[in-house]
Amino acid sequence: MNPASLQYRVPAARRYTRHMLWLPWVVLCLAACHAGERAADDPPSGNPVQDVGGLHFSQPYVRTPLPGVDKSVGYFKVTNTTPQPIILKAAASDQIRAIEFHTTREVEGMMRMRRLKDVTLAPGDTVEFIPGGRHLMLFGIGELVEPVPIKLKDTQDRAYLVEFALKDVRAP
Ligand SMILES: [Cu+2]
Repeated sequence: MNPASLQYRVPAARRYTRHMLWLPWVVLCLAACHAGERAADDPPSGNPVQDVGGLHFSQPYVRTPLPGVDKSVGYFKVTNTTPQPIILKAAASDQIRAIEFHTTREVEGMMRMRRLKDVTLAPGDTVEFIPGGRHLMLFGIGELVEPVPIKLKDTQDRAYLVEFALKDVRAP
């Protein structure tokens, strides 16, 4: 392949990726990942609050994936205790291949999820990741070992390492 054609290919691939990120509301594995979920789901008890780099996290937990499913969701509440806005833009974990920020909305009786590019926390703001709303979408889950470490990154490339409990919502 000559260098000129390579130069053409890279931007085309980038355009395609960006387009894929901005698909409108899509249905994504809702049955598998959110099955049996209720907005009133209690977070696991005894899960410590965590203060990391000016962010205050409470009740972080990951839903135990259903058998044979390698996707799941993560929830928490986070408060920005700094005087500056913080924009979370990425999340990663050694135990999970890919993590995205998603939001959920009911559209004509169907629950639909959409990817969020980032999550903005104004000074003093609390943002909830809860069943039926914003969530971490976890793809390609290997073996989960509790606590599940998930590293959130902001637009300044600061990292916030949070330990998530594992909760099996099918358990009584
Ligand atoms: Cu999702």
